[in-house]
Amino acid sequence: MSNEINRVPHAAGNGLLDRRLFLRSAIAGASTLALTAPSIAQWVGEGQPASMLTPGSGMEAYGLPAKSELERVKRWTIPPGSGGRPMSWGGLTPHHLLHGTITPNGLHFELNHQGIPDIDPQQHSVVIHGMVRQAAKYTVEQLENYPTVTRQHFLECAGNSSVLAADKPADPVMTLTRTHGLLSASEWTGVPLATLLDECGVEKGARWLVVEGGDSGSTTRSIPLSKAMDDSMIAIFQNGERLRPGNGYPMRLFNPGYEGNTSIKWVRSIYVSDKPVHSRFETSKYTDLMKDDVSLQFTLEMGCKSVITRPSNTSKLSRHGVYEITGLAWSGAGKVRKVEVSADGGKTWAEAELQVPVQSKMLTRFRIPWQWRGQPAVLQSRVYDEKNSCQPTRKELLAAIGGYRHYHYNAIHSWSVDKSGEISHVFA
Ligand SMILES: Nc1nc2c(c(=O)[nH]1)N[C@H]1C(S)=C(S)[C@@H](COP(=O)(O)O)O[C@H]1N2
Ligand SMILES: [Mo]
Repeated sequence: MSNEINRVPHAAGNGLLDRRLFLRSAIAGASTLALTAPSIAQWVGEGQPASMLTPGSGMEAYGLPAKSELERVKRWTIPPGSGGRPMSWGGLTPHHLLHGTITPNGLHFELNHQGIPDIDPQQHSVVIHGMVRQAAKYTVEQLENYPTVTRQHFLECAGNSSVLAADKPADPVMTLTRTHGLLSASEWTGVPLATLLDECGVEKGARWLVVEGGDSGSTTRSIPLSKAMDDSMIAIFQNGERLRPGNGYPMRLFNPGYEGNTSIKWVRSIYVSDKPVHSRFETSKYTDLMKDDVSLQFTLEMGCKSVITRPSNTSKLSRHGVYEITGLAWSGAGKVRKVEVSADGGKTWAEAELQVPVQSKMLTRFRIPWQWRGQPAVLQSRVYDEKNSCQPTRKELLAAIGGYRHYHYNAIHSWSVDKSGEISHVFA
């Protein structure tokens, strides 16, 4: 392997190696034990563990992760003191413990403005009314008779990473979960909203949908009709099973690439209109304050963004050698085109390998090998999407808007590594 490394060109400064290295080899320095004949005999012969000598347990009616995993991979709630009442928040996805691109249903982030309503699927339906030829009401059972679509998409709260906009960190330790936990991705199955709107017959002059949820949080949002006709769906299934209660059971609106708040959970009313309603969530909240006290309204599409999920500040580099730097990249505008990684705080960049297939408005995993010999480093990633938008630095983002940005914070994120392998979040 060390010969192998010597043949691999360094792709950028401070130890970044060619992204194709892993296609050919294992990770250098990873501790694999050389087995001796007696130890093999011990393992396969006499040393059989108890699990091989007695029958195992029965299975659960509904499968759960291993007990030790449930404890390890638990979803974190937003810490007290961060402004949220327990009921008005939900859980954060621990991306530093996950691999691939799909978030398991039990770890999907949740943002509930007024708790999770207890909804009887037999009693629930969504009504489409307003500027339509024929208003209609659909139960889950009825929706299942329509042709469905299945697509993989990320869901990100517009407030994800807002803690990074403030100069003073809200917590002493800014973990990945704290800074990027309001992001998840699933395979969503549902009925295209266009199918239902076509059935109801949208009248001329209609431009907006006013969508209301069935909880007590008054989450009402105006959605452009053009978006609804493009790729919005009434989602019923998430990763193959019915939605979880906290994610909108029995049905939710899902707007791919849009800020999470617009994907109204427990959806019960879709009012077709010629104008937006200017609800609480599109006036006092979910607007972007710009220079000169101007606020942008209806900035619905999420920008392009990426973050390194491993290594992160929940672990320490324990050996010198080659590490895989991996993370997630996404864009509300479409597909990820390219991800670059830096190990020297943005001075030099190397292109990372993208996990295929790269899907539109979906998390894309990237990977690149990095050789660490004990040198201090600042690890960063930046994404370019298919529309050629590039992730800004924090300085660029804050300068462009003239100060603090609570929503749509998508700046480059930095992990600093010190000589001892200790990792911490830094503003670089
Ligand atoms: N009815 C209703 N819909 C809602 C919310 C809510 O509180 N009530 N929260 C919104 C917010 S702010 C976000 S970010 C997403 C979160 O979806 P999730 O909880 O399934 O991750 O749902 C949105 N839809
Ligand atoms: Mo949100």
